[in-house]
Amino acid sequence: MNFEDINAVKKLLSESRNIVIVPHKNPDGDAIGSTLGLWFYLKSKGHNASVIVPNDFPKFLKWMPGNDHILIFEKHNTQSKDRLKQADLIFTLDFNHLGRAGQMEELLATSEVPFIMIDHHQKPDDYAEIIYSDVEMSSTCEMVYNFIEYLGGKEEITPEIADCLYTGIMTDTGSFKYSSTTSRTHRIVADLIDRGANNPKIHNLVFDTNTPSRLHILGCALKNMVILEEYATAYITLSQEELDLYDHKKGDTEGVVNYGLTLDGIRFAVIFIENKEEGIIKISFRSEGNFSVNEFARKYFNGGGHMNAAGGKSEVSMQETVDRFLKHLDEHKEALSKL
Ligand SMILES: [Mn+2]
Repeated sequence: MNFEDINAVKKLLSESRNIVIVPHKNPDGDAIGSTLGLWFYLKSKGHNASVIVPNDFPKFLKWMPGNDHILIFEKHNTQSKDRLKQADLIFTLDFNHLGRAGQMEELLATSEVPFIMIDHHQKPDDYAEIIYSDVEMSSTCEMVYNFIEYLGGKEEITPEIADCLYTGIMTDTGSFKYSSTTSRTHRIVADLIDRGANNPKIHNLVFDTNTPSRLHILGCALKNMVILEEYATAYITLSQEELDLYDHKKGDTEGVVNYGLTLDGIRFAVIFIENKEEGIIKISFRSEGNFSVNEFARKYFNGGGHMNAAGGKSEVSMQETVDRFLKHLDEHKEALSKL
């Protein structure tokens, strides 16, 4: 943030305000951590602040300090609208175009009060009076830490604020392993621990949340994995019978496809999941490097997505689907062996 913007923020915050803080829809750890961290800080400065999230979010984020004060726009609609109406300053955190605010988009777009954006995604829109945007940052939580520091409030970071900001930095950096993690990220995290962030407890509350059914399904999936070294490919099948046997719940197969890529030399991973009710085989594709699973899914399996992550489906049996897959895989043998 430049000097001018910092002074403009200081001026805006020099008198007590009605502030609403909004993260993107389907909020993740960084979105919830940054909004709550900023909320505690603004409240301690005498502002009347509220966090309004567009829709609900997963249980593994609901332990955070301040969680009980979050308004969910979809659920607490009247109260949320009232708060927005009273607001004379709005912060948007961890997103940069109002389309990401889900059902709140229209109310935000027609609001006439000043906006402050704090965000680390590409290509920010220009709806905000003050834009603190930096795509090099690991997380919005790291930016909220900087923001508080710019306002001269570093010494006022409480254990609650530290817990919230630590959580978002941890989740957005894949536990401090992504390339966006800098030495400064580590210094900030160290400072947050000094100021009371309970790091082992946070890791436990966010990551150790598996259910027995999820682990049993993972075990079954890994046992079913077929490794085709000559194609640099690993695929997994999960039949409806297997899912039923392990008492499958929605979300239990989330991320299972990625295990194939953790094998040395494997660059294309696929999972086929039978869904009897819909009469389809749901397929997820993942790749490393320049093998486009988007094209593969689009061409053969009625789907698409991104270069390295895509989805598709098939309306024939598991066996036929896998046979079809193997045939198309062979057509790409050369491309896959060259990756
Ligand atoms: Mn983020």
